[in-house]
Amino acid sequence: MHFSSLIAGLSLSTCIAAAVTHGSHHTHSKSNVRPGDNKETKIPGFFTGNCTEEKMTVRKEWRNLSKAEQKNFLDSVECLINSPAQSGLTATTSRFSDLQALHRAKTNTAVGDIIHDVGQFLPWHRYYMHIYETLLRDECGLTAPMPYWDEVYDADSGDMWQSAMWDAEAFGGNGTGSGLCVEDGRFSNLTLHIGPGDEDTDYCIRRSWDGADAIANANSKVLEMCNSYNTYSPWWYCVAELPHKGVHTYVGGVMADIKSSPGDPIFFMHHMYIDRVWWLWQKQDPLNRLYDISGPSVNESANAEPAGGWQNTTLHYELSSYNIMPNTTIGHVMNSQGGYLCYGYE
Ligand SMILES: *[C@@H]1O[C@H](CO)[C@@H](O)[C@H](O)[C@H]1NC(C)=O
Ligand SMILES: *[C@@H]1O[C@H](CO)[C@@H](O)[C@H](O)[C@H]1NC(C)=O
Ligand SMILES: *[C@@H]1O[C@H](CO)[C@@H](O)[C@H](O)[C@H]1NC(C)=O
Ligand SMILES: *[C@@H]1O[C@H](CO)[C@@H](O)[C@H](O)[C@H]1NC(C)=O
Ligand SMILES: *[C@@H]1O[C@H](CO)[C@@H](O)[C@H](O)[C@H]1NC(C)=O
Ligand SMILES: *[C@@H]1O[C@H](CO)[C@@H](O)[C@H](O)[C@H]1NC(C)=O
Ligand SMILES: *[C@@H]1O[C@H](CO)[C@@H](O)[C@H](O)[C@H]1NC(C)=O
Ligand SMILES: [Cu+2]
Repeated sequence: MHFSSLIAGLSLSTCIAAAVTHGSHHTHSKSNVRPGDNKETKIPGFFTGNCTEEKMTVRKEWRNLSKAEQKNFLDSVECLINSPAQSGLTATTSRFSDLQALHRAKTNTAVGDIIHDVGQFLPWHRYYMHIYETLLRDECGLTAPMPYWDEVYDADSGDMWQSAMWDAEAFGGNGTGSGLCVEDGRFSNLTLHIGPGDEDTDYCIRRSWDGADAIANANSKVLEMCNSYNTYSPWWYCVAELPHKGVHTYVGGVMADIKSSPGDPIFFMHHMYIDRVWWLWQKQDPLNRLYDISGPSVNESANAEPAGGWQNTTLHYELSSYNIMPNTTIGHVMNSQGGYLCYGYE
């Protein structure tokens, strides 16, 4: 149930080795398909389809939201927690738990359609962030910008937990006592029913901060090392293994549970950040990176190789959410300003 097995003790050199090894097994196989797009004229501005600068929303660092915007955001998350479930997924009790159950259902190693350790990891989580934002805006009155957590900024400061995001008026801080329950913040009274892992029990939001190890995975040297890769496969793997898994593991508690981690609302602050890391990388060289996708599409350790060989992730790969929102394809989420999506980051 923990992310920690792969990450523990990873150094920069083992990261490079891991990423390079992975890349050689799943060589970059960029498709030329650019749905609804014209490479030369459209990519420099990013705007395609019906997404325009006027319509685009801008996601912002938590500390750059006004107090009123922060309150609007937290109120809307609380509304999701207090709204009835609609998905029909196992053990759901609220609209918020629909999202937690969706993530867990997609982390079932017995099924081919998975979302971790595969090329669709980043596209699926981008789709998932879009679902979260859409539910908050359409069902729960969110009007403020969607916030993210600038993790590399805090890591480089030497104090991973300095953000006002962890205050009692916001998400609360570290867990306490033997249960590791978060006892302050807006979600201190939230009882989760999905998890840990595949169990369905009643439990609190747990955290167990480890600042030094979080910093070792989230700092700018690690990010620069990942960003030195200019094709998706090694780049994605590096980001997924280090800043992504590292922060999951070392926020700890619910966040360290690969299946049920979205039970801690901080999950979405983390994944908005990871999405921004991808967005920034794509923007560095849009002609080559905006539609660059590769990597395995199924867990090759848990499945028999199909007759036609392993299928790699392509732009046609279908992203789905048990009908919480309609299916789309990876091709439609590659460009955050491509029409299906219409957002950028500050
Ligand atoms: C998937 O990628 C691997 C490694 O690049 C390649 O050997 C294999 O042929 C690809 N499979 C398909 C079905 O394209
Ligand atoms: C949590 O519940 C306790 C006891 O009912 C109450 O005093 C406290 O204000 C609640 N906290 C929040 C954030 O709702
Ligand atoms: C967070 O809480 C855990 C569990 O109580 C504790 O082991 C850890 O030292 C705390 N971390 C920080 C940075 O306060
Ligand atoms: C892939 O399958 C292996 C073997 O069953 C398992 O140990 C591993 O956790 C799976 N990975 C994911 C991301 O589900
Ligand atoms: C959505 O995608 C999933 C997974 O590929 C598939 O099983 C399902 O039938 C699709 N739903 C629709 C309405 O196309
Ligand atoms: C653009 O069109 C797509 C597809 O019809 C729709 O899903 C999306 O909500 C629209 N986006 C905006 C910003 O109007
Ligand atoms: C926060 O806002 C300030 C002023 O608008 C801007 O300079 C800064 O880049 C923003 N910080 C982040 C992390 O986006
Ligand atoms: Cu995930």
